Amino acid sequence: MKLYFAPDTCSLSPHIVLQELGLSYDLVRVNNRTKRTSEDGDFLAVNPKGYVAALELDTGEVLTEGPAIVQYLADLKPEAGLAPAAGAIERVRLQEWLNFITSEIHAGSSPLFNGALPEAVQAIFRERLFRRFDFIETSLASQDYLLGGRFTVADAYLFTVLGWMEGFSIDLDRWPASARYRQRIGARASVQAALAREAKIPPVK
Ligand SMILES: N[C@@H](CCC(=O)N[C@@H](CS)C(=O)NCC(=O)O)C(=O)O
Repeated sequence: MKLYFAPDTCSLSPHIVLQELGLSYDLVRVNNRTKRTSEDGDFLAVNPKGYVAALELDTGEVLTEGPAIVQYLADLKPEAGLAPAAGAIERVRLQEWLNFITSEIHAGSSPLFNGALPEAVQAIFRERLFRRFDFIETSLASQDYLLGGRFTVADAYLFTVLGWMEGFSIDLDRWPASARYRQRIGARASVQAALAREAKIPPVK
């Protein structure tokens, strides 16, 4: 398997999952501006949508969309418990969280990356995001992980997107359970290993 990633982006989520599962994989860095890869290839030929993450399987098939990739990976090793079994109500709860993270937090924070937006418009998006954080905070006040007592792929994803908030000068300490959650997950060996592997691949022109 080959994971196409860019540092500090959502591709960290499937990368953490690969590490959690102890699967072997190659890592290919993508320059999100030029769309060139560390293998001197054209990323658009891998994923015509032009964005990470993309997971190339040994069959040559390419999977995209973070929530789909992490579920595919979790199902390769169900015994690791990173996703409840398909068909169980808990699996739907997992998908509920993945969809919430992708549409409300990941996509919801995208406007904050856009420096061309006037401050007043950014403020509208920030307030909307804060309401979503209030909801997450309520959930995490009584449990360590999104689905309860056990780390799942949804936690890899939420950890990843919460990591962008510092860059937007959003202080997570306003949501103490969420801040503690991010620290807890950041200390996992899988996260440390994924970040260390990414750091070893030099930037691509
Ligand atoms: N819907 C996609 C969105 C992926 C996405 O937003 N990727 C960003 C990094 S977090 C990216 O590579 N953007 C570069 C671009 O769109 O050109 C998913 O959930 O996987």
